Amino acid sequence: MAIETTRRAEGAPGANPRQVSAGLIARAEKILVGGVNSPVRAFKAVGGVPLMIDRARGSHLWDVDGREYVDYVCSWGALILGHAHHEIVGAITDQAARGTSYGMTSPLEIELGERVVRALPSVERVRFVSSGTEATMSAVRAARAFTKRDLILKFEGGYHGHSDGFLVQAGSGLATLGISSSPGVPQTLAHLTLNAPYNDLAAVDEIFRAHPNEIAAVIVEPVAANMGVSPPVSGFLEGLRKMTRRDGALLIFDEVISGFRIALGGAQQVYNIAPDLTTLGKIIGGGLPVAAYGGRLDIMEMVAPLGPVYQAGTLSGNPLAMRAGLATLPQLEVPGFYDALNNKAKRLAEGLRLVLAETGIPGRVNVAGSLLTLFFADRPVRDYATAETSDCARFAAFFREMLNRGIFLPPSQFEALFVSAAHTDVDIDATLSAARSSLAAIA
Ligand code: KE4
Repeated sequence: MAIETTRRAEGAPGANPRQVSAGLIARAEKILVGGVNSPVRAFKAVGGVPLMIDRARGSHLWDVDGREYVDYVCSWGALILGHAHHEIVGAITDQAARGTSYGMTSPLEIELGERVVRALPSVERVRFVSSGTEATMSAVRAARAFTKRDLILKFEGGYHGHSDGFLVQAGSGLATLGISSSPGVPQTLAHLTLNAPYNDLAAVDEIFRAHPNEIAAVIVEPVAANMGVSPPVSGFLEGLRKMTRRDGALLIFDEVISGFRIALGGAQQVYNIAPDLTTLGKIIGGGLPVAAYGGRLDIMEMVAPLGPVYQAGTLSGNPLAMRAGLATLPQLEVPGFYDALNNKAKRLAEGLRLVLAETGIPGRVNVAGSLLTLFFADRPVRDYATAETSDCARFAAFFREMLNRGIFLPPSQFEALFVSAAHTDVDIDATLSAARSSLAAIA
């Protein structure tokens, strides 16, 4: 039965209890696990009726009840240009008529690959896949094959997708659901993953000394965003580069969020570090399923069909998604793009700090480029342990108040707000005004 989304009276936010959404969610729950296709969308960490979206444009979403929201999720960072950008819509529309998936290579994959390699000099060879999870899983497999070692070191609160080896004290999603490691991951596998606190080089050094010549790779979000935003402290990334070189382990930058987000060349450009492997996703697909892993030629040459490391994908590099990525990346090369984007995020961050100070509610706002998180914490947040001191109940109350005022924040204390090029000054002002009254309501 086609789903008719009846237009309800637009009404002021909060005017209607989102009855159409509630009805469709009840229906979704009979078919989709938890009514969603990714856990964070179920609002378990913030309560209330999850959003059921009818359409989106620019920096705004409309739900099936006709309510409008300023969107700071932006498809979890993929939509740096905003929803339904005319260049991307045009490219997808044109490509659809030429075929959506050829099952063989097309020039489009070469073009997007060349753009990625041009932006990230540490990436000498790249392989497109369809999700960040595939990218990180494959990068780790290549690292293990290249080093002939089994152990992987990640960081508490770091999230690299849902492949088994990463679901060991993961951050986003799992942390939100309060599960420190997922059932179904054999303990024998979990033992191959070591965790250190983010920004703690002494702990990393200790782990390396406890496991000399056993660690295949360190995988890190160079700007952590899945514990909420926590930028690297000075010297942290350099220290990882030095320690991995010293021990013969590889350094993998998981730039699925930070890639093309905090700069055209990602965190590795901002912090001037050359990792051995990089994973990308989100922005490079312009909202369609594209991710990638790549790096040093001598490592990537181990991947099939050149080498023995097997990895494959039915829709990898499909022309439809390639076109969306090719319509996106050139827009990011426009001079001043990142300055304008980051200035918006800076104004939002500074405004949120001000309204927090006005209400006297303990809070911290971490910002990195156009990523930010408002932590209801009474101390600086620099790793997962400090992020976890946040008052998650207060965050949930704040989230619901903001949603009722037409501002859609990521539904978890341990996620990042994404500002897009489509966010306007009016959006930022409306967000700050809603934050002021929301904080007053939960004080
Ligand atoms: P996907 O498999 O979801 O495409 O990407 C996994 C991934 C890998 N690495 C990093 C740094 C990531 O942030 C992600 C996925 N990010 C989450 C948001 N924190 C996706 C949202 C969701 O899980 O629904």
